[in-house]
Amino acid sequence: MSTELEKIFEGILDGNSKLVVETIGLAIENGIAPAQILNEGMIAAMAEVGRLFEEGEYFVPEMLIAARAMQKGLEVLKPYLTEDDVQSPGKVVIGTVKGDLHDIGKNLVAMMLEGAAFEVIDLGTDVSPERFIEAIKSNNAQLIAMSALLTTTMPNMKTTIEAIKAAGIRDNVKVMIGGAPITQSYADQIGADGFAEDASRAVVKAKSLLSK
Ligand code: B1M
Repeated sequence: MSTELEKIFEGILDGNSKLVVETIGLAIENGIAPAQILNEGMIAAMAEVGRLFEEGEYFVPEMLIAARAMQKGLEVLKPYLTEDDVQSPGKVVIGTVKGDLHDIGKNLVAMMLEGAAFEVIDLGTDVSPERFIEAIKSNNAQLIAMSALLTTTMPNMKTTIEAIKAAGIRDNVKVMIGGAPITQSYADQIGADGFAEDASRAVVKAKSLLSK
């Protein structure tokens, strides 16, 4: 790994936003590909934070400051993750499901969708089925993108799909889901239209769902 990527990785582990922001700028200047910075420096660091938490070496405060450094870094990287001159493929309502406060992966998906010219309505975290439905209706969105990071909040994806059906708008909107514990088989089980493993695959999936 290059020195810059190592510094970014360590900076996120230490929650050192300043170092992360500065080093991302330097890495870009030195010609390191934004996708490599993202995957090898930043996402890898968050996976390590998760491992340290599982092993009892990190606690919630350490996870929080690491998350803050990650978010600051993403802000710097955002302009480099966009595609130029593309026509909008459609409108997406995105959010993390009810009970779940994890938003880094969701923000990354939103950022990449925006980069691919989707119009993104981001409802944030802890989003109830009612708020999703209200936003789909008021924005006439063609796609709902739900994220969940906790096994305990995954079932709220199913609850939301059921609420969408009950509201009579299931035929107007495609449903895409994702997040660390989510699998294709879970998506099939709850009747989602698509699943994506990561943010770049989410863009490909969203485009393919809206072209059907
Ligand atoms: Co939490 N947390 N956390 N946490 N946290 C996990 C998820 C955990 C796996 C850690 C662990 O034990 N190893 C564990 C869940 C265990 C489980 O459910 N089986 C856990 C726990 C237990 C908790 C608490 C319960 C801890 C506590 O309070 N005791 C608590 C719950 C709070 C709540 O939500 N109600 C909690 C809190 C927190 C913080 C607030 C401190 C912080 C979040 C801050 C924030 O998001 N602003 C936090 C963090 C940082 C993590 C870890 C370390 C990192 C998550 C992350 O940002 N990853 C995480 C461990 C891990 O994931 N290994 C952990 C980086 C991000 C880029 O990846 O979000 O997976 P990810 O997104 C990926 C893909 O999943 C995909 O694309 C992204 C990559 O390109 N993706 C989609 C995501 N959404 C998608 C949507 C799509 C498509 C793809 O389409 C719609």
